Amino acid sequence: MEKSDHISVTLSGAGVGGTEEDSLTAKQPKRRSLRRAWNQLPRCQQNIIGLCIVSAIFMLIIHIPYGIFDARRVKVLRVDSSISAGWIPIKSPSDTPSKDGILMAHADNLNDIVDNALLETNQKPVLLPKKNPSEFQEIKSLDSNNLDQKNDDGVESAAVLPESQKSNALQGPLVDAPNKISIQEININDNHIESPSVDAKASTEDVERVALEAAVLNPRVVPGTNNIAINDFVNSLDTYTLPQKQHFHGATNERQTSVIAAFKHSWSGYKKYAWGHDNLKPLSQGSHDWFGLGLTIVDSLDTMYIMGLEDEFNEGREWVNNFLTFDINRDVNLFEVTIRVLGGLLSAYHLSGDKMFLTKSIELGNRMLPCFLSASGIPFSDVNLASMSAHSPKWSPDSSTSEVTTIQLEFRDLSRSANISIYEIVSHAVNKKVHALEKINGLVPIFINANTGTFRNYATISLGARGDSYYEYLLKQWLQTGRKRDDFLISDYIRAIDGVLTKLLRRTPKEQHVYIGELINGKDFKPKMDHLTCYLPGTLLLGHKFGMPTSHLLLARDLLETCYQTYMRQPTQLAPEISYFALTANEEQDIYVKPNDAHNLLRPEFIESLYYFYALTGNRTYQDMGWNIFQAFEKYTKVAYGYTSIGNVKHVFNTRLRDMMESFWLSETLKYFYLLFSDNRKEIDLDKWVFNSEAHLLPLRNH
Ligand code: DMJ
Repeated sequence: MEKSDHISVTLSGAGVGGTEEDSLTAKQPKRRSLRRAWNQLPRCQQNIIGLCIVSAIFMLIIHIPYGIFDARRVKVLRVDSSISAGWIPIKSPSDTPSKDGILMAHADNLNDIVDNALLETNQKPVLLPKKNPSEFQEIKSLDSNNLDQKNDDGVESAAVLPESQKSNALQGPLVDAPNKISIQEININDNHIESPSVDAKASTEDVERVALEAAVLNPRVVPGTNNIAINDFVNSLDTYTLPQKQHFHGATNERQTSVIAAFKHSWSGYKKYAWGHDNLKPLSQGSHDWFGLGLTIVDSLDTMYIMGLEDEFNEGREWVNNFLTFDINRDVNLFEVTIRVLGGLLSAYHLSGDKMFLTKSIELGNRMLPCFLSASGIPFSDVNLASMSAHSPKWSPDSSTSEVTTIQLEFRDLSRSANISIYEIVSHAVNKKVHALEKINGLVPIFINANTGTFRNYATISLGARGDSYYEYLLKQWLQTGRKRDDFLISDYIRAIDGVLTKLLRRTPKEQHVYIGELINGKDFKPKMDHLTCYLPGTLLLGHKFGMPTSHLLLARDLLETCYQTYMRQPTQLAPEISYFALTANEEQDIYVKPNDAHNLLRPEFIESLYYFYALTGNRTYQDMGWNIFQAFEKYTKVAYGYTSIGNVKHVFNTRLRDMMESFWLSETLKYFYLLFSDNRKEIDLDKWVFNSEAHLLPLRNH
């Protein structure tokens, strides 16, 4: 990639318009008359002038390092010559354009961007231009920093809450529990990479490895102790360190009531035909077990809590207490069990304050620790929870990059909640290893090897399957840990989004839909976007709320619109699993779907993004978009005993019901619908909570 254009200023010894020769010939007489004038001055005036000159020099020396000539104030614009190098032009009426009106986003100097991005946190963002095929128009109320502004209807966005509700404000940043039992001396709070000496680093790693091996020996006790039972340990936690019970009021409007009805319909089908199993098969009235962990129950707990479904929540709670065991002889996937089960248990713990959920979380956390006993510290993808043996997936020597980097929110929360450091240590070590690997403009290949700790050569780069939540967790971990300036996670995030802008972003030729493609073999562009990628607009908007640059906001807005089109263009108004985009104007359609990609698994990503857009702007248009989609789910996926995945969104009479209700339908899709339709867009306070990748709530910490 070529370097930025710089403006250079040449300082010449000659006066303006003069030549080098002129200046030389003029020098001698001038100097003599100056000396004569100086000698004629009285001594006291000479002293005063001398003093002034010395002081001026002194002041100059003092101020130079503090930024009189602060380089960061100089903005370098790339101009249109860089389009061919893959830069994406962003038109913005409020930015100073180059001569042809194109302002280029770039990240040549990451520190500047981190600084500027963080600086923007307290600044009101510019009004956004809105894409209208090829033109941009102004969009009024997309101002995520001004959360109390009026929405499009002129209604005050922050709904007026009854007094009782106000007092139920969710708890603030948590202070971690003080050490009840001294477990390890390792400092888990260092969240930035320092450069310790080689010996010191090796010995820390050795200590951590020994602690890990010891913990794996007996999963029934608290790691770092020989015989303290988990239950006793949790019961001995000081009550003031326990989470405050949260209160929700239930549905306040018809749309929310409809979502609750959909949840109850799903739950009753599951209860009747699949209770205790992972998933309901609603057509055959049967069940499906993937891990044998009652996935649907654990994944649904916090949704029921938030919806105010007390009876259902208690049924789920009793099952977890009496029947959920991790001593099962079965291989499970570390990532899936972490985001669904560990995340679900921790969220239920934080919302209800019920210690039982923390006990179960520790039991599960211990049994997943063997994954980290790889040579590199990058975890194996699978683990047998009973035999405690971990290994790579059966079908590949490599773990998925998004999987090994989407466990950290949960493992850290477990450490902080229980005050047992090992979970955070082993999962943060993965952050550090991945951070140290070479990337392509901040973008990561989708496979990584647990033995070597390196990315697979020529692996695809994608923000869809196997890549997606790597980017999500960079941002969310930074939020979880107090938004530190020097955190490598946020600089990796900014660099990665810049990589998205420069390497993966395209517009379709006719209708100008913005989409994110993939790089096959790490280099060849493919105009394919998974529905999974539709989480990104929401995450980008969340990042912008906390100071990420305006380019993130623009991308979020445009991508949200494209994702919406992937729904609305289908006869069923449901999105396919994968969409393709035209590269040339000769192609018939700008967005098209291949027959094998036409299924819909009740996935949540786009509804998740709509939720963030509503929660952060108050614009009720996003609710209406969501309502259209909710009605489409009702029409084409609702069956007698639940909701089902379908095989074909392209035909209203041939949807090909698939007989599977995924647990994320209850955990994520219905939860985000419910929150999207809330009259109180701050029902969940995003200054206090972060959603994990499965929509489970974890509290933000202050470090
Ligand atoms: C969920 O399990 C999570 O959202 C995960 O991050 C991606 N896939 C599904 C939902 O589509």
